[in-house]
Order: sequence, then C-alpha cells, then structure tokens
Amino acid sequence: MKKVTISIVLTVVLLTGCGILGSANNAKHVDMVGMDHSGMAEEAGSTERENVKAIFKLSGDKTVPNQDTTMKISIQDKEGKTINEFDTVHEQQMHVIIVSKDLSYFNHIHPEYKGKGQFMVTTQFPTSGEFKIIADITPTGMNAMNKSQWITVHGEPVAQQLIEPEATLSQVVDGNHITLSIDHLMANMELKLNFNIKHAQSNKPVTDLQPYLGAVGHVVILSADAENYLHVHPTDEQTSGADAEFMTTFPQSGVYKIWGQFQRNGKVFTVPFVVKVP
Ligand SMILES: [Cu+2]
Repeated sequence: MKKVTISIVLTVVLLTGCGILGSANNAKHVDMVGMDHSGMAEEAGSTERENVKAIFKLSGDKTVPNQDTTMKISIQDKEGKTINEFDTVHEQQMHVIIVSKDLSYFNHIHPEYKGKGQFMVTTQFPTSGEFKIIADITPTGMNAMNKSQWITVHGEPVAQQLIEPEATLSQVVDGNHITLSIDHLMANMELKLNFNIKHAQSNKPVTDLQPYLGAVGHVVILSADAENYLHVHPTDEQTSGADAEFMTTFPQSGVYKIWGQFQRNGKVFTVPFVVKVP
C-alpha cells in the first residue's frame, strides 16, 4: 500500500473491453488517485475509501489462461452491508482495468451491474502470472474511488517484460501515428499530456476521432509497480483531433506506464507509453 496523493481533481476516463478474470483472494488495496466525472468530481478521501470495500471473486477453483472466467465484484460498506447505488461516470457504473504485473498486458472492461452491490463480467487472461484488477466506482453520494486486488493465473511461468522508459514517445497503432508530449514532466504538479495523432501513411492530422465513453479519449496511468493508479481527464472532451489533451498529476517520481485509448471508425485503439518522472 502506498500513500497517496491528495486532492487531485480529475476527470476520469475509462473504457471498455471485454471479459475478465480469475480466482482470487487476498486483498491488497491500493488506491490512489481519483477519477471523476466530466465535470470535476473529487477523488474520495481516505475515510470515505475505508468505508467501502470490494470483494473480488473469480469462478472456478483456479484461474488458468485463455479460459472464460467470471468475475464478481461485490461492493459493501465496512459493516458488510451492500452498497446499492452507483453513479454513472463516463457512461459506466464501474470501470475495470486489468494489468499483468509487468504491465505488458492491459485490458479495460465494464462489468454489468446486477443490483445489490454486485457487478459481474466474464473475461480471459492471456497468460499465467499475477494480474491486478482495479475497479473504479462512484457510490452515489460519495466521491470517485478505486478498489483493487491481485490475482494469480496458474500455469507455466512466463517471462516478465522489462518496463523501460522510452526516449521517444511515438508509436504507430492501427495506422495511427501517436506522439505524446508532456509539459514539464515532474512529480506532484499538475501537468498536461498531449497526444497528437496523425495518419501513419500520409502524416496528415487525424481529425475524425470519435467520442469514447463520452470524451475524446481515455487515459490510464499506473506506476511501474502497479501501486499508483492515476486517472486523467481530457481538457477538451469534444475535440475530434488531431490533438487530445489531458491533465494529471504524478504523485511521486518514478517510472509510469500510460495507456491512451481513442476511437476512430467505431474501433478503439490503445497506445502505451512508458515515462520516467524525475
Ligand atoms: Cu471503463
């Protein structure tokens, strides 16, 4: 667990996806920074966060790769009473991010709310190893918060990939050439992330970005150890390109992985970057 950062007002963002999970149990809550609505909701303070717990359960005796696994997430107060109402934020009542321990795998999905504090989704894990599940919620009447859990997917061990900061923040994904620029990269200060998107072939600006979960795009940031989860909000939700600008605050120096998600022609693409915050 880590301490966290305070008072960031962020708008959040998030995404979509498809299925999820495995078997788990063993809570380790991390929790950090917030998220919020497109208006500017605040991140929950520690007292509020402590009053809400999430219980993650995966179907089956043990979770293995490439097999449907149903994940149930129950949201309760600290006395164990279910919390029943959740605000819709970025078009969803719960956003779930799943990452492998080395952050090479990223998935963003939306469990369905079944009532009585219970969310459910079916997904698959690509390999064995440790995965972190992070659920973002805003119980009605409270601020945005996230709850997380590490789980183990059984099977042959797979090699971990190194997380290395990139010298050039430029990637081509699905024919889009995305360049990330960050003004004064430093800890503890609100800064801007600008994603400039061009057609990879023609080098012309992309101006047909479509809204994704009610905004121009969604950005998720995790520290290299997956302990600090930052949400980020667009400064201009309605733009369609070629620049998509977001604000966030890195709580401390270190290596972070950033995933930007954007949509064109009805299809979401995800672009990852690794940065070192001095
Ligand atoms: Cu989401």
